[in-house]
Amino acid sequence: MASITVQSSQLLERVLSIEIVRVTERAAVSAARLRGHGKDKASDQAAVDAMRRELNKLPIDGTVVIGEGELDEAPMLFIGEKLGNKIGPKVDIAVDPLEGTVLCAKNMPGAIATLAIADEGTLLHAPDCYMDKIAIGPGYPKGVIDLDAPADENIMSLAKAKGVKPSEITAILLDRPRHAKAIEAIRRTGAAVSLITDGDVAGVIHTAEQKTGIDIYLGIGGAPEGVLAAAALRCIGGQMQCRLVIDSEELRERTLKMGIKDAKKKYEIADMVRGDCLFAATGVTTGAMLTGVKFEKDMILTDTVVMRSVTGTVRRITAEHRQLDKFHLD
Ligand code: VTB
Repeated sequence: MASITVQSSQLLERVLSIEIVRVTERAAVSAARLRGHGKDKASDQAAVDAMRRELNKLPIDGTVVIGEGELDEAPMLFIGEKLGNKIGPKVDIAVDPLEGTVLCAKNMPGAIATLAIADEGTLLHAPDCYMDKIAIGPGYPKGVIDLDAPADENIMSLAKAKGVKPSEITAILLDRPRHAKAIEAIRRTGAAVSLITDGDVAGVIHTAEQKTGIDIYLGIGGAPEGVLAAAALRCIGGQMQCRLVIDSEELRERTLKMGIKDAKKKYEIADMVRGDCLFAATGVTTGAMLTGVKFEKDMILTDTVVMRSVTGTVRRITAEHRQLDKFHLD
């Protein structure tokens, strides 16, 4: 009996790994319709609505544990929201229906629709605040990076582990004044600094994608984005350390309410994603990781990456959507 249960839950998990592609595809198409319109809130809302609609069709009893919106007051798939058709496993859902709302509004590279699903109680329930992060791709021994070490030390240590000169290392950071010192320190080592205006879920994932030439992610970005990126690295390998940036009493209380007792805890991937997970992302605008949505005469084209931590399988799904009337509902 027990083995049948295990098998059927595995089967469901495998089915879900394909089904969640539909969710990010729909969110991406809905957001892409507003690409370049200068309306970040509207494109976010479109992605949220599509993602909610599609998630509600899935055979899951889900709860949003990583939602979006508190920081920039964007419309949310709010934390605690119940999703799915309730006939299925209890799961935690982390969503960023439109990661890079400004990228989409300005039709700049790298906007994506993304989500992660894991067993109930296994994803970090983080508030929508900042998070200090450091990440590298797979293949390095543990201890090569340390969130608490200065940026230049991390570069030197990584270069040594990679067997290259620091000048052959490329670091990626969000282009923010708060990173000025770290950028300076990294450049002093001779390493290259790659700056992104938004979109640090992809920024972290780039460290695990050889084609990008990115070796390390450093700096402060959103906590929700941190958990999503950790889910991706849980699937494809790599190391990540993070710490919430709790800089007010109000935030400290909110964090406590979410069950986080030690606000200063240094999280590893396994602390943020405490079991197996699924991760998916669809391109809204073309970036280093994914091609953006294309609207053709007779079809809509989407490009999605979907990952399963159970096997570490990464699928890239380019879809041709021909029933355009369905997409017009979005
Ligand atoms: C990052 C980035 C997002 O927010 O998390 C960033 O990945 C952090 O916040 O795309 P600030 O913009 O305040 O620095 C985004 O840029 C937007 O949500």
